[in-house]
Amino acid sequence: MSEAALTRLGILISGTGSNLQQFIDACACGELAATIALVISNNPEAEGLQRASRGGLTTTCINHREYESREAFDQALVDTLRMHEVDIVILAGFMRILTPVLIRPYLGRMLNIHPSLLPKYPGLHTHQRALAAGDTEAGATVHFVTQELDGGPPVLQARIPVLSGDTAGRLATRVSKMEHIIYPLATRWLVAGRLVLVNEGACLDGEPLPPSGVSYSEGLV
Ligand code: NHR
Ligand code: GAR
Repeated sequence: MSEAALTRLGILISGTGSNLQQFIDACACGELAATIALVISNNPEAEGLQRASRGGLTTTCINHREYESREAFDQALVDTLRMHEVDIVILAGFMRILTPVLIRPYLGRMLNIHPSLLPKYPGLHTHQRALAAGDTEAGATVHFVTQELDGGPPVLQARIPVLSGDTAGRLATRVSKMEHIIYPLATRWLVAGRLVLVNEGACLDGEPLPPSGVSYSEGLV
């Protein structure tokens, strides 16, 4: 397939970029029929920026501290995404809450991965909160990004057991392994046109998804 036919991803990061790495690998091996048009970090120190450069990707830093409002920052993101003709926006450990300035133009074309079993624990410090509540399960959820923080329709969710002696750190490590599996998979559905946002609900292959999205199991394609 020619380069021009590939869906163009814009990946937004703030930190390590281990999810970004999965996209780099999935695009390189053809598992994802997409190309990473651009990696944007709001944080100039993000380790993921080096990872992207090593992978030969175009990177840019748009530092939120240099903008006078969230809207102005988001406008700079939109301008940059448009300049690079991005089709789909992937939030991969991106830590800034977004306003309608960015949400609206990419509604239905923007995904996030959140480290909890949504609708449980939107926002920050999910693993500490799951442990403090005595939960026996934790996990990660890929969801469409809407104006409601971590409140957009779930697409794909992976569950793992909480083990005795778990700390937030240990849990995060195991959850992150599941993230690396489910995020490229859900993105593949979106790229293929199998996954769509219809009237504020997620549909896969024409069927509305349950409130927690598809439950991940091995062999899912
Ligand atoms: N924006 C919208 N409108 N909707 C969503 O669903 C979003 C979003 C922006 C980011 C990721 C989310 C997560 O998966 C995400 C989903 C940052 C914060 C936060 O509180 C909360 C949730 C998420 C990302 N950010 C602080 C802020 O003031 C800054 C925190 C920091 O820098 O450490 O923006 O968890
Ligand atoms: C991931 O666990 C992701 O779910 C979480 O941050 C980590 C990023 O890791 N996202 C958020 O907490 C968003 N607020 P990575 O940089 O190695 O992909």
